[in-house]
Amino acid sequence: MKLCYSALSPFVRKVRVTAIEHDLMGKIEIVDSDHSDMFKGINPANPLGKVPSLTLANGETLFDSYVICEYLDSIGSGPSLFPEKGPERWKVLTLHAMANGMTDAAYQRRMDSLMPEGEGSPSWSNRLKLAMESSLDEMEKQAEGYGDTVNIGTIAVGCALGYHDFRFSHEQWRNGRPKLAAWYERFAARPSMAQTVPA
Ligand SMILES: N[C@@H](CCC(=O)N[C@@H](CS)C(=O)NCC(=O)O)C(=O)O
Repeated sequence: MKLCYSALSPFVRKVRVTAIEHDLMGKIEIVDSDHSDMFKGINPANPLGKVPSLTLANGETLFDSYVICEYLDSIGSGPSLFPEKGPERWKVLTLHAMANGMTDAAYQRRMDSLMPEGEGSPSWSNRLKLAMESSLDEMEKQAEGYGDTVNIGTIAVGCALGYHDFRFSHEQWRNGRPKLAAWYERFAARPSMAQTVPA
């Protein structure tokens, strides 16, 4: 399998963490994305131009990170990261959606800040910041319930917080969110998280 990759992408990180948790990295070949022109997209294997994508042995390409993580979960060893059915499944998938949405808001804010002079939108950036802060507040309320559970929801939360630290450390999300901070400290020590820290 070929994973189109960018070392700093939080969405690629989530895929890598999933692959490591399932002992699949040995079966994945890393393909670099093309950053020569940011306005043309960085991954020709994906019509959306984004990473990650995963090209299978039969030539089919999967995207985006939601689909790739579920695919890896279906072929990997060890306990599933996606509850099969019932209320727990919807709870975990909704957590995944919130954390991935927070990461997407952070990524879009970062891209807005890189736009040529006069092309960014401070009002829309503030809307994205609000989405990030509201998600962090919701995570703080939930954090005790995360416990030591490893599933696609908690992995997505870990990657969202890691990206926040990487790009928005000056906003200090830990302030006023002690339960989430304590949970993240434990979760970030997992080998799958420690091996994929953006550098
Ligand atoms: N919803 C997608 C988001 C993927 C995404 O936004 N990837 C960024 C890198 S972090 C990207 O490829 N950006 C390049 C572009 O949009 O041109 C997922 O979950 O995989």
